Amino acid sequence: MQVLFSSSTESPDAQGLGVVPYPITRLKPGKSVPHMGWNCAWRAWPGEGEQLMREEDDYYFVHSYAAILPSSDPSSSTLGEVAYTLSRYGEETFVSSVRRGNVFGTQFHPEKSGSAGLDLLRRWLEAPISAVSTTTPLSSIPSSPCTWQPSNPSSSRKTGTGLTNRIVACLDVRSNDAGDLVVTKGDQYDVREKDTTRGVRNLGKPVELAQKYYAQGADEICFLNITSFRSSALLDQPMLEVVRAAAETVFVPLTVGGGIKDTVDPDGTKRSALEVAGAYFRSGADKVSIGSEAVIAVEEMLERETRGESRMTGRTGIETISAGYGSQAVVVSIDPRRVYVESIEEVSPAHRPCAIRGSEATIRRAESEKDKIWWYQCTISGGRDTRDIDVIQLAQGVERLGAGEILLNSVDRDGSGLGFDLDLVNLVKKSVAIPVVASSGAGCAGDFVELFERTGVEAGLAAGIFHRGEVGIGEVKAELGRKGLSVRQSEGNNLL
Ligand code: 1PR
Repeated sequence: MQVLFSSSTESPDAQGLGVVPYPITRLKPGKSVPHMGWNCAWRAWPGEGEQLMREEDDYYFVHSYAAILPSSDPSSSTLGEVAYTLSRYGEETFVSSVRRGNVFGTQFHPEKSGSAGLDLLRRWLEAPISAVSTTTPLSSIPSSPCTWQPSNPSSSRKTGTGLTNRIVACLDVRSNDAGDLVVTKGDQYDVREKDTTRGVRNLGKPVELAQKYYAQGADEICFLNITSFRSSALLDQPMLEVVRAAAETVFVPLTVGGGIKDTVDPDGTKRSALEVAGAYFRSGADKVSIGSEAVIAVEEMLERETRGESRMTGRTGIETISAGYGSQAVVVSIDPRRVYVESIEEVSPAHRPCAIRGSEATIRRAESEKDKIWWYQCTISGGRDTRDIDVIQLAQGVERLGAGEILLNSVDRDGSGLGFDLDLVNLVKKSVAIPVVASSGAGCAGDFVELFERTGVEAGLAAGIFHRGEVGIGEVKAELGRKGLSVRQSEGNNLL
């Protein structure tokens, strides 16, 4: 859509097509940027022309730049003529779709907006030719100022940023002992059955489960290839096939993680992280998630900093992928582990900003933790190795390198059902300006209420409770709705 406009501060040297004589500018700070998630759109000119979109639907947005209306007097904007819908993110109102004759552009992603997006595409394709003909006189567009506030109050979210609270279903995928890819789940990253003769815990087939969660109304699906740090992701054709098959029937964003890094195939062929990510994007992934390599990249960046050298090299996976595909396509998955200490002096000064005293912690905790002190140390290789870097250093480091979102796990809470580690989530959320997806520990729908009410994160992710059928995604959304927290209203998404 943006190329239809005259210019963009994202690429000051390139001109747009100028179909819409207005500049694209970056969303203002003060809220998480990119604007990532589900938001509503309302008709700029209610009652005019074809009804291509339903106002009560939410659509999936992911962008850092937009055609933003002037805040002083938005209704006076000349944009009105071609603005088909408007949307709001925080204090900013922007054009979320444009239409001029048979030119129609959306700032959001209909192909990733579940049933609402498919419905929009169908309406557009089925609109009578007269409605999309370039000969439609522009005079049919009202000359009065556009409606820069939602006309239907039920479709607007009056408070907050405008985004709904996202619910993400996570599928940890790995080969079982027979070589088949299965969805697995353990606790504290141990996915083997306690009975050692039974091998890797098998909770279902990845594509079938993704379809099930999509139908239940998941806002996003995340696949983590949890053994890929051992091999080359590009040789891992079954994982690429899983993403391809899922993308054919699941029309919400797909994130794929595991093994997104520079690798060398057994025959000596070098593969860059950018190539690996590109293979996943071409298979249908919307974002890639980088784990272990992000830790190494930030460690090296901090070392360069202490030597007084330039922080960026432009060569890390985070940098190359975000330069090539945009920062919104790069998620960093963080796997922190608590380190308990007797006194704060035991924590090195560099890591003290992420030290927590049990007596002041906000999490639901065992009584025995009350007198303890801990900090959050980062791990790599699925929690196997710890590194001398803490969760704040890592979160801020990857943001500087160009990551667009953080997926925040907790080795301690993983599979515990004790609820999210709210202290950890708050530490990270306050340290960065990119969206944060909180993960690990969800045991009931109320845990999501507590998460969104007490941390302000953009999304909550769970695995075990969904896989074991203990809590459904619909149940989580209903509970959030009852507590007045906004969720994408969907009766579920229909599979084609
Ligand atoms: O290091 O770039 O190859 O990425 C590997 C990825 O695989 C990382 O994102 C890492 O978090 C993940 N991973 C590696 N080993 C495991 C494991 O479980 N053995 N899974 C693993 C991490 C955590 C979440 C889980 C939540 C929610 N799993 O994905 O889904 O904790 O669980 P819950 O709701 O049941 O509590 P790289």
